[in-house]
Amino acid sequence: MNKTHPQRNGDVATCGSTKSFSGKKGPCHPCGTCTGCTWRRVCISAVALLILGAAVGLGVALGLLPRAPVNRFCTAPNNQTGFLCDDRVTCIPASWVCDRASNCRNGEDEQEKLCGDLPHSLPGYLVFLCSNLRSWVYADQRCNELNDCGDCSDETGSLVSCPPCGWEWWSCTPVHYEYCSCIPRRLCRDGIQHCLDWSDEYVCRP
Ligand SMILES: [Ca+2]
Ligand SMILES: [Ca+2]
Repeated sequence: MNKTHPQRNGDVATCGSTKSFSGKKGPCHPCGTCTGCTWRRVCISAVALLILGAAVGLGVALGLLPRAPVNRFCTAPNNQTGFLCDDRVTCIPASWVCDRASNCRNGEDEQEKLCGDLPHSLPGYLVFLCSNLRSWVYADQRCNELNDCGDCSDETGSLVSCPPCGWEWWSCTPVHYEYCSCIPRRLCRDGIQHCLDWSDEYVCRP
């Protein structure tokens, strides 16, 4: 029984010119295609992918890839917005961050990446933007009864919705720059006008 194989010159020349890794000429498929060569390429690709996957996994394990930012939001005493130190226990008020005094054990509240370009380098939860947009204050300076923005936008208005004056404060329209809608009761009846209606001198009791 006679079999007829293609005997095109091109097939023979292509197969015969293919080299194996050893530098020897590779086997030739009876039909003129290099099946062994194709499988070898598939195997090489699979091994390369495995090596790449292992390298990525190792990189993650060693922390070489960028890590997700640490969430340092916390609630400081008096329900102030705070910054959580590396010990994951100490919570300092927002305004203690970048005040040039180390309050966390390892000084992480004063590190360059936080303080290098204030307020942009700070996490957003530490910052309150005043209504004039050119000024900012720390988040714990919002609703603390003091006029930190200069225009009282950190104490009054719908944007902040601060609670009424606490028991240590007297509600009035202050005449002094440093207060917005409350004055400390210790200033009542001290002989100096602090409220526009003089209620601090004639109504309020310290
Ligand atoms: Ca500090
Ligand atoms: Ca304030």
